[in-house]
Amino acid sequence: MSPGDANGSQQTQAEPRVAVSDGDLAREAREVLDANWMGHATRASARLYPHQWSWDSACIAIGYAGWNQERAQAELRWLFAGQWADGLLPHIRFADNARYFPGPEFWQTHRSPSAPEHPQTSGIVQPPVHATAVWQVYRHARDGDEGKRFLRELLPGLVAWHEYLYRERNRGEDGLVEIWHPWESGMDNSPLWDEALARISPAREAIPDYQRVDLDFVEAAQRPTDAEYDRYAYLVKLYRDLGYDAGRIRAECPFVVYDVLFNSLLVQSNRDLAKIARVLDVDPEPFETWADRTAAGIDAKLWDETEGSYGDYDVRGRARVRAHTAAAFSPLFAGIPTENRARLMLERLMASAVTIDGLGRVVASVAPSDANFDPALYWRGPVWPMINWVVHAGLRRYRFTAEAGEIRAALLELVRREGFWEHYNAKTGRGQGTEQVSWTAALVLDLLNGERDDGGRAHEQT
Ligand code: 2M8
Repeated sequence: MSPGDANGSQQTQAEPRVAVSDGDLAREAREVLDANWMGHATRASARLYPHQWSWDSACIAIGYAGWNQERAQAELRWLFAGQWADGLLPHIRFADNARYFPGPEFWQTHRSPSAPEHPQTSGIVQPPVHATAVWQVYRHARDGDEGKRFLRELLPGLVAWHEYLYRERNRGEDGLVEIWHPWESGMDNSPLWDEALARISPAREAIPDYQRVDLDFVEAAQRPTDAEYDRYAYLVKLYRDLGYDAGRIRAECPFVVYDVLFNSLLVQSNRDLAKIARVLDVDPEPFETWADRTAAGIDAKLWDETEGSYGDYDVRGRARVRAHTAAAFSPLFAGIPTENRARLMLERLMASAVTIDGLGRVVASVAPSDANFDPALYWRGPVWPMINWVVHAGLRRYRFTAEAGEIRAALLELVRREGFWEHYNAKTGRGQGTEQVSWTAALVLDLLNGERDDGGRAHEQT
């Protein structure tokens, strides 16, 4: 592992390492999380992402769950303390005085009556993995009474968050919720957004002034383009000019997508919310109903029979998104596809997986056979631990045990060799983006832990 240096210089890379035991790997993962622990929550990474990110944080809590219940709980409490009065769970809760674009001065969330005065947050969301995280923290709790108190404490925030999604991000009877910014998907420059973003061509003067910070830390070949950043900034300005009023944004925003990954994670989170409700003797039925409705919507609207795959839907373009990425396999995670569809997905998945330098197969964010594939470019090809974690859990759920095992082993081996990077080159396996990345460490811990204690059953419904 190459330790992050705090002075903001370009990254350095150590020589690949071998022969690190599972125990050593877990210890190193915990060291990354310790280094990024801010005393109350965990920054997403040492340099590039010095704040608390919403879905990273949920994954981080899952990683903590197996070894530090107190931190797991603190992590999620801190995130939910930034929740808005209307239930919106912001994609970033800002730490003080850390260098990042766009920071609080760009978001200007005081323009919304729903945003808290303190803490400072962004004004958009990220995929809803939080009820799943809360449930995992409870499942692993050493102190069961405290675990139950934690469930009781977090339940209202979780319910308000899902209510927000179904109230503000739903425009029909299909049970699907929509995203309004590529950052809301978590897969910022994925080819999934190319067509929708191409339709947005703001005049120069409509793009707010801004200064990128990311390129001080990571080479441009591994980050979104300036043209993409112009659109990201333009959309934020639009939403802040609309006072973050959900009704007005819903009517006016030019970027509206039903995303497979976002909706699939929501289905699983609803199922986990129902489990939480049962433990607390609360009626689980509303959450099961949400889960069933969204799962049915994914099956009806996002399954593409000719492709034999799930795919996103571009609401403004009134068409299926033609690009396909590894996120298309995420319905497996939530148990959505029938066995037949799952088999088709498995074939496609394993055919599109990459084999890196003697490792087994691992899932690239975009398949190498795809015209959009770039092995180094952020969400357009590299191997992302989060996506592989989702796919791994999905494959286990459908009892594709050998394939799940292969992906798990290959991902762990990549991390063993390279350290805890943001993503890994889909051809060479070299660590890329930024280093000392918290959710990479946390998901590695979960993979190591899951093998030991639950045989991968953590994500099953029963
Ligand atoms: C990346 O996104 C942020 C914007 O939210 C960025 O590039 O500045 C994405 O990989 C996202 O999924 C992730 O949550 C975030 C922090 O790790 O970084």
